[in-house]
Amino acid sequence: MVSKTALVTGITGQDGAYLAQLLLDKGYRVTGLLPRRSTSDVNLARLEWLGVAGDIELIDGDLQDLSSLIRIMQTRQPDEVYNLGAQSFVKTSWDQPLLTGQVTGMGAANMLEAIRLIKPDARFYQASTSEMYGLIQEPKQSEATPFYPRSPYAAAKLYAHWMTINYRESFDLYACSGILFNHESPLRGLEFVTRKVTDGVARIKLGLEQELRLGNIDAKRDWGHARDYVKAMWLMLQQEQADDFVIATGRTTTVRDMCRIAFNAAGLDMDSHLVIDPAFFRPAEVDVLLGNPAKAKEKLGWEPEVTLEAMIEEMLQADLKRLQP
Ligand code: NDP
Ligand code: GDR
Repeated sequence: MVSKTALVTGITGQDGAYLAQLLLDKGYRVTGLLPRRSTSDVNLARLEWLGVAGDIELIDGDLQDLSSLIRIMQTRQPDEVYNLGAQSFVKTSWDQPLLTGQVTGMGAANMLEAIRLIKPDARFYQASTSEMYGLIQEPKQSEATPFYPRSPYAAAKLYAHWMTINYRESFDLYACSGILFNHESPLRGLEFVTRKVTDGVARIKLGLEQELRLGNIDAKRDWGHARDYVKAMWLMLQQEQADDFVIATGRTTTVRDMCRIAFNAAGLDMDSHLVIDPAFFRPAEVDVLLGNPAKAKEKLGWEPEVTLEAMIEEMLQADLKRLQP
């Protein structure tokens, strides 16, 4: 067991909850950054679901507010900082491009500044994303693949990504970017497509809805499980040297086929219930994402464990249980 302190931004999100659980299991003291919202209890639902809400310290602060980050660095002196906080829904980033830039892009720069000013020996993880590849389609996207962001979200993440590299090279910070491909779980937000599908299929199964409305079902994604992916975040901060890693499964699937897996798992016919709705199309699309996790396997010893089928089944069962009368 270690006796280290970790600061996690975005602790109330999907990854924050799984990461908090992992770090607690390893003996860390975990402090989570809690941005002010109008309710005090709703945000803890994911941490409660994993049974860890009572074991972490939550401290008021916001990625847009450098002073709050400086104060936390001063008072908590964390050994590791995981920057998971973001406006993370790609579609919303066209409706709120400036907020997305401030939180998802400048927020990371604020966190890096607070580390540089207060505790430059703290290790830093930045939640970079496969969305940064955008239009670049190589057989498999790796750390060497160039970027072509296709949304305000991806552009903000690219700024954060390069700031992380820049602070590593300029100030010798131990700062890493994990270029994570899509990862899901029963704790995924309902607006993201896998969870929208498992929630929708569960509702149809239980007779609560008749149809599921989706946008571009030809898009392809490389989907893994969030529990596997947070392990990679931790591993990146335990190396001799800071570096950037692609984290992916190496398998890509269309939204259509992912959806079919969910309908089949529920014993339902997809074609009788799926409706294509233009409201869910995006101003610009990322058609195909497929990652090459070879470097992570070689240097971190990391490999994904959960298949897409097993993950969709887990998510569907969780949604059926939650929605059952
Ligand atoms: P979520 O959307 O589930 O969580 C985002 C978190 O950021 C929430 O805790 C949210 O708080 C917090 N947050 C929002 N605004 C601020 C702010 N101004 N200051 C501090 N915190 C804020 O995302 P995920 O858990 O899915 O993803 C974690 C990170 O990884 C994100 O940065 C995402 O962009 C990135 N990423 C995710 C991938 C995925 O497939 N899941 C793939 C690649 C990268 P609140 O709950 O109060 O809104
Ligand atoms: P993504 O995830 O944009 O890849 O970003 P999302 O699940 O929202 O979309 C995946 C693909 O599905 C298509 N799609 C739909 N998407 C949603 N949300 N709703 C629909 O009805 C629908 N129909 C089709 C989308 O067009 C897209 O092609 C996620 C986020 O977690 C980011 O923060 C993260 O950086 C990336 O994954 C990697």
